[in-house]
Amino acid sequence: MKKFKKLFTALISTATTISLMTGCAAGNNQQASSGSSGGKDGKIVVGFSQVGAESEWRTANTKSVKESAEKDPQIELKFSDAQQKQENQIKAIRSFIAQKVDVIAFSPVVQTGFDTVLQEAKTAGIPVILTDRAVDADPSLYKTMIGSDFVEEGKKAAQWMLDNVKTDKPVNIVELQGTVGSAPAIDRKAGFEEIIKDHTNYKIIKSQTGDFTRTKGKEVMEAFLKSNGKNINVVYSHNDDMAIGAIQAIEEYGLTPGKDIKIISVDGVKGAFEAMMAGKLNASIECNPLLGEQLMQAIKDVKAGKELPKWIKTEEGIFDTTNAAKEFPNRQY
Ligand code: GYE
Repeated sequence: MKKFKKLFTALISTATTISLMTGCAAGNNQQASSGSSGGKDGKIVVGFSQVGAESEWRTANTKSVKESAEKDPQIELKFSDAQQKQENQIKAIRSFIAQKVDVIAFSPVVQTGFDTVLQEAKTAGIPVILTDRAVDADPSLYKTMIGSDFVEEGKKAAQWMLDNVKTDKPVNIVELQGTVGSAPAIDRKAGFEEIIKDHTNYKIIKSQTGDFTRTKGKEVMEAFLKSNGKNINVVYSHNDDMAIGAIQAIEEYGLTPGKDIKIISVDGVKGAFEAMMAGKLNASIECNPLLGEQLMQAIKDVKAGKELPKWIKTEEGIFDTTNAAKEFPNRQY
């Protein structure tokens, strides 16, 4: 955080110097105070607060946002990494407000607790765009949310299981949840449970967070195996990275992932395709991280005063061991 503060102070003093210099050169320029800093060459300055670098999905998402901004001559991006902590994210948003950026975009680490800072942005006249994850707040506090339908993803995962792990016998499922309180963890759980509730032989016997990372996914799976060992039939993981961690834990325990224990996850990143082609992961429900271009468009639309739909939804598919090899060469993340 210290580092960030230093950088912030440096940015502010540079900005002040530049505006003082501009002030001198422009004399009594009436247009100088528009309420926003305005980018170099009249660019739209965007402050973007990213969740962190917890997964392959996130890395692809960050790359997409940065590359789309670099390609766009109208955009100047200020990027900040919250390291999966809401407090860092709130500080970053406040610093963007202090810097008078033109637009704030962020992917909320968790769903609640952003009301105050969103109100502060609104009071400062800075529009906010949500990417990837939703917040539980008054919708008038943001312009739009660009991202997936996580409930639908959870439903697709459960439906894949019902279609491919067909039996009347008891099916014991262990669930690796994403970050506690995050929209994808809440919704992927809800969607999955909604589909299995009428199929009483399918039961979630253990459910714990692995915070969307490989390391924690592996640790939690080790604990599940210790307590329930050979009684586990299915792993439902809220993302591919935790599933890959779980695969390692299952192998070390002496069972065969994909066969002794079926594994279903969400994201559809390259690592998941490799695991599916090796027969270790059974299915991955796609969640598209390539939101950069849509975000740049939404930023320009908001600045042009256009009304946007409250939710710009991402289209996505389902992959499993039957089509992974064919699809792999087309994958971009
Ligand atoms: O599924 C997971 C990441 O919010 C959709 O966050 C995103 C999720 C994604 O860490 O891998």
